[in-house]
Amino acid sequence: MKIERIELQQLNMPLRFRFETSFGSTSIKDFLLVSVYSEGEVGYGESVAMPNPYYNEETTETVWHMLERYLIPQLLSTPIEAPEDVDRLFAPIRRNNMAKAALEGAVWDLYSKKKGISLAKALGGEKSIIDVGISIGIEPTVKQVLEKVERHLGEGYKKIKVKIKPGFDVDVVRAIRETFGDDVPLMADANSAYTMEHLDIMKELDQYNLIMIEQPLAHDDIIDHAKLQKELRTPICLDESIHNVEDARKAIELGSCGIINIKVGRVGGLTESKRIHDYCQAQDIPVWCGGMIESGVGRAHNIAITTLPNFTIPGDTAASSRYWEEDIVEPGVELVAPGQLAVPESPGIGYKVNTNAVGKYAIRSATFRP
Ligand code: OSB
Ligand code: MG
Repeated sequence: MKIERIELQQLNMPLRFRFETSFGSTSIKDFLLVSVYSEGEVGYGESVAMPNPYYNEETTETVWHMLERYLIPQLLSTPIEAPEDVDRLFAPIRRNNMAKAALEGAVWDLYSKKKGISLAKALGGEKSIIDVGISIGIEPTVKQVLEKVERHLGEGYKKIKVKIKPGFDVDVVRAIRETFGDDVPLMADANSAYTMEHLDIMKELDQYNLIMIEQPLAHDDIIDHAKLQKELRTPICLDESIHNVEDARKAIELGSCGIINIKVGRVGGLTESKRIHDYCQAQDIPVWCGGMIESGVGRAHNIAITTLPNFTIPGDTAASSRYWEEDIVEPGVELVAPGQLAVPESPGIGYKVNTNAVGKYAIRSATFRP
């Protein structure tokens, strides 16, 4: 693949709502869009790093730096045939997974466009429709969470995830069960807000038939999660703790989780996502695709990876219109049936990037050539 030019753009897109988690809140999505140009085609990737290092250690600025200083120069000076070569090229660089994933994802899109096949197909996926859920943030009151649950159940979302933090946890889950019943597919995501000192709260949550509790303990822990899992019947799902297939192997061997959330950015790209998927499948550990409030470009990558067979639990890839007045893909990523998205069949990510919208949201850009 002869890469002629790589463009980096920083976008600020206003969210339609304020999204709050146990680690902070945001109403503007600040991220980087990567465009890789080659022989009349362009591949797109999106960095999911947040502006501040509270979900993980990366930020929009560190991703820009890593791309500019290391990743883009290495890619532009090394001949590559396939996206897996990019994964191998970046392997000596420690961590910085979201920076790697943004560029590797763009190459996957480019590669599948050149082959004339969908990104889902290039990854080996087979589904043509995927089930999706929705992640509801922390709200000022339980009542406001209930209103959102009602709205999104009405849209047919197949899984309701609520964000929790100490002081806003059991009451939320209990109220949802009391209002909407025991059949609602429900889970809670703590984003590492608890410790083993909170065992009582975890045991209370365990009474509500949750599909899983996501990342209750420290972002870098698998030991205490294993201890906690022994005390609960609800499966623990790891998000922040898993950065690669080796982390997945260790967590599964220790019994730290029963489910893994795969985020393409967090694990350094689609190649590593596939490895984790395959390993978990062999171990009988179901996976699902987490979300990072991506624009349509990142969501298209999420849809593609979700077509692999062991993605058996609905992910967090909600529709574009939930997040944006105007997405940067056109048409946006919208439900085709209650709680379902169609997997595009056209080459690559299968969504057209609206360069006018990109221009409107861009606050910084740079072009790189070999
Ligand atoms: O932990 O899954 C998470 C958003 C930002 C950072 C971390 C997380 C999330 C979400 C939102 O849960 C998922 C989405 O709607 O894209
Ligand atoms: Mg999470």
